[in-house]
Amino acid sequence: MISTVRKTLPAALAFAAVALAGAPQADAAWNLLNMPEGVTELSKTIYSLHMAVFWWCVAIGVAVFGVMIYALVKFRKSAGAVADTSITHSTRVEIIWTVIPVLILVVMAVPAARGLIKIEDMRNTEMTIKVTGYQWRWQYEYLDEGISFFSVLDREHDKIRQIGSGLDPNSVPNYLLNVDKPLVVPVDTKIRVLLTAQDVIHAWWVPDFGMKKDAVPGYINELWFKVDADKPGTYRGQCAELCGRDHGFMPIVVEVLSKQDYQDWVARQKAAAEPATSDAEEPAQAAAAVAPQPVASAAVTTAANRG
Ligand SMILES: [Cu+2]
Repeated sequence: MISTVRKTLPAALAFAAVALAGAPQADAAWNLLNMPEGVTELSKTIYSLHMAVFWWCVAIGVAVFGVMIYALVKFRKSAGAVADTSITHSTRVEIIWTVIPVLILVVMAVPAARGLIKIEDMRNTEMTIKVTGYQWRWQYEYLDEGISFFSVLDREHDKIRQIGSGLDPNSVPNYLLNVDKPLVVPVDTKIRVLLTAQDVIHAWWVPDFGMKKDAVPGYINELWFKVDADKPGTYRGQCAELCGRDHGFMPIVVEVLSKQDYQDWVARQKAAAEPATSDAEEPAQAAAAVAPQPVASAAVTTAANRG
């Protein structure tokens, strides 16, 4: 019987190799069953690791069940098979089926460790945004630009969600996934995000970026993302740490713009925030009415931090 196992094992391994080599590209509809590939360098790294390990598992499953089913059928009692007791407590077999899985795990650990190191590599980031979680909103502070604002659940969505509002959730797109002011970032830029919270633990999560990290009061966590140059657009996420009553109502919206559009947006934010000095009083008041709210709040926040 051992000789039969010896004969079938290489066949099973060859089958596994074929399965690995011919891993078919997942069909679009099947992607709904899978994790999203995302639009950032890291999300793609994570996705390809996930797919590689998935196909290895498929190959292992096919090999193991193939040998098992073959043995069950071929050596069934009704076909006159007699139990081969020489294989039980065989040191050689024990060593083989210990060493092979260990080797497989070691091989898997290489790309996994590479991915982890990449995720934690904060070198050469091009801009930094501080994200602070509150019950139940996000604050975004562009540390290099001095821009700061809060991002809150869209007012219309908030109205609809109230008990007995009588309003139809289907009347708005992206129900409960829209905010008043999205986070705005440029494409193809390595952006470092500093994460913290002011009350309880929250978590900032945008699935298409492949990144999710806790925002913990008193601590700064960091993550980075770099959206592909050809993938500007609107990406949505949510708080991913149960943070209280309105945990489900503090969505995240990230608007990814081309570099030029982002620069224009920054200029507009700065123009709105700066009180006009040279002009007449009226524009100055208008500017003050439009913008300083978040800046003032940021100042209060910083003061509270120091205290
Ligand atoms: Cu939260």
